[in-house]
Amino acid sequence: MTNTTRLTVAQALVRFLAQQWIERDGVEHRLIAGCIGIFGHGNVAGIGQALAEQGAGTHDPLPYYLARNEQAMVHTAVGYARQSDRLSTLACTSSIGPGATNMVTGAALATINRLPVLLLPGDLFATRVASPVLQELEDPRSYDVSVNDCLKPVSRFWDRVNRPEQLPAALLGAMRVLTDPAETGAVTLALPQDVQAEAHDWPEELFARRVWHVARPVPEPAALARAAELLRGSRRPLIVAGGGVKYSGACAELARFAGRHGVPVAETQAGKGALPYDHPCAVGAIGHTGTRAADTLAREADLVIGIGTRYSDFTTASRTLFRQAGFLNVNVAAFDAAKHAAETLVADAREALKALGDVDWRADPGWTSRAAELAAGWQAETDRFYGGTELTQPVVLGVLNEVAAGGVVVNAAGSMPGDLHRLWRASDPGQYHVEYGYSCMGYEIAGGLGVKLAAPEREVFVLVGDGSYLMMAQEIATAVQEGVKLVIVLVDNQGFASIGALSESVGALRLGTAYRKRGPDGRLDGERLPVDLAANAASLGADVLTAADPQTLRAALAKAVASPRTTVVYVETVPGPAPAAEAWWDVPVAEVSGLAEARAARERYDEAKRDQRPYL
Ligand SMILES: Cc1ncc(C[n+]2csc(CCOP(=O)(O)OP(=O)(O)O)c2C)c(N)n1
Ligand SMILES: [Mg+2]
Repeated sequence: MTNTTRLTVAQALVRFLAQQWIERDGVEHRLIAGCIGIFGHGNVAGIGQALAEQGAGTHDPLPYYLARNEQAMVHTAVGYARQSDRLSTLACTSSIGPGATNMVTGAALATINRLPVLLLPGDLFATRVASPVLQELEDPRSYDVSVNDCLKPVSRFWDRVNRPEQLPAALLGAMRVLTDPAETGAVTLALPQDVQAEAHDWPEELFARRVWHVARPVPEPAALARAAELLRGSRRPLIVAGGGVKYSGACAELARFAGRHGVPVAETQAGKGALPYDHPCAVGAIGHTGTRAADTLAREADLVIGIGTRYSDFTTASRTLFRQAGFLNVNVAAFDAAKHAAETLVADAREALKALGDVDWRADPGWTSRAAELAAGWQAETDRFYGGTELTQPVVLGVLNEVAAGGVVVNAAGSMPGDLHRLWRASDPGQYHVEYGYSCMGYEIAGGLGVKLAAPEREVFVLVGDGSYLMMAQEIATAVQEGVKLVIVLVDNQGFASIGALSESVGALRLGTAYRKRGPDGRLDGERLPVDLAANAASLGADVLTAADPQTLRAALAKAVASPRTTVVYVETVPGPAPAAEAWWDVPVAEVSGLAEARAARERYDEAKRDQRPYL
């Protein structure tokens, strides 16, 4: 007979999660490093009670963090998972109803970025005895529907635990997906309120220490032979390094491979930092937010070797960038490997690079040296953008880049991701953290909190625009509560610099993209708003410093670094020179319009669209 322990479903869940470990390359990590949440009637008596009962409060196996917004807490879990190379994450507990649906955006962000997070929304009574309960959707066609069904399309695994007996299989399924690099993303276990509190006799094996092994699949020999054939036939190869290179810990192998075979390496947003910026093969950012070096090479390359990339439209310049190339894709996920009718190596990035390293072949030496010259040209251009005397956005980034050496820069949306992608100099893979799969305004501070929790030894620099800040600044209070130090650089340009410029370029006249009062003409182009973001940050418990020029910015950042407290450095930027796009992005423009601006934009659009290819 198996021994059993009588616990509630929530107590069993908490005890199980604290015993999950993940192993790769012989090193074990705690899979679920903690639980972040907000309690309501849908989780306080279940998960809340179980968390309170574990340990004696101070050294709980599953430490509890109190967030301020459920979307934000998923961002924090994502930041944690990404900084941990997907080898550790946080569980997120929410109440039912709005607490749960607030997590939908975070879940989509996690899944799109291929990052593991465990979501534990409360759900309606499984017994339905008191329906409709507070916050119940009530679908007249089916009593089986709840708002948690919104989490299905944005989760890689979704289950509802309607009976205690279902819990063990649900947990094992959830852990499998969280720890599988090819399948990972948001994992949701919806937990009916009554079931959370229900007692059951659990087999003790459920609570044994369990280690999940992360596979490093090796390339299939026949696929490797086909890939080698492609390499040997290529004179102008270009590597596109995506986030998968970093998550696999393949950066050193990539540097070796590129160096040995003379292959230039371009980086996506998620892959940036895979090579140190000054590595002889590094040509920097690729795509719509790419460097002139990488985008020029991309147009001329005869073979694109995509490693751990999902080929977003920013990377391919909406399928206009690669003009002469075939594709060889290395990816642990068959779905991503198969993109653009590529020859595929479905394998771990590090293992695939090792295997390909043995192929006796070199890129055309002229191509390799041209790449190095182009890259040097871009570094000189970066120096020019960084070296201005006025507080333009590139100058802010330049000063920060100098101060932030060794730290991590965190950003997600607005005009900064593009400037960062092109200009930022990262010396190691952990230094660059721009969430550009979902490019979600509001990720910055919440995600930065997760980064700092995962890497307390690093200085974390959160760069946030005024638009993103206004959307989600409240996690400053969480950072202050936890004594987790962030340096937050708040860049105020009174609205949406990014979408303002885009709006103008598509004939939408910048409508509604500046933070201004309604003016005399009835449009949103009146006076500047009397909003004081520095005072707002101070009210949340952060120290606040203000910078007005490059010198005071440097001094403020130095002070923020020296301080043990979360510090917001408030900067108002001035418009000025910024790197321009070297490649297109497909944003469809009105085909008919009474506005001359829109008609002109449509002409430019039709012209650019001619370069679009299906990549078959
Ligand atoms: C949640 C969310 N809503 C809308 C958008 C579309 N969007 C992208 S950038 C941007 C403006 C960002 O403003 P700010 O943070 O001030 O950055 P700036 O463009 O001024 O650099 C908007 C509205 C988005 N990315 N995320
Ligand atoms: Mg702004």
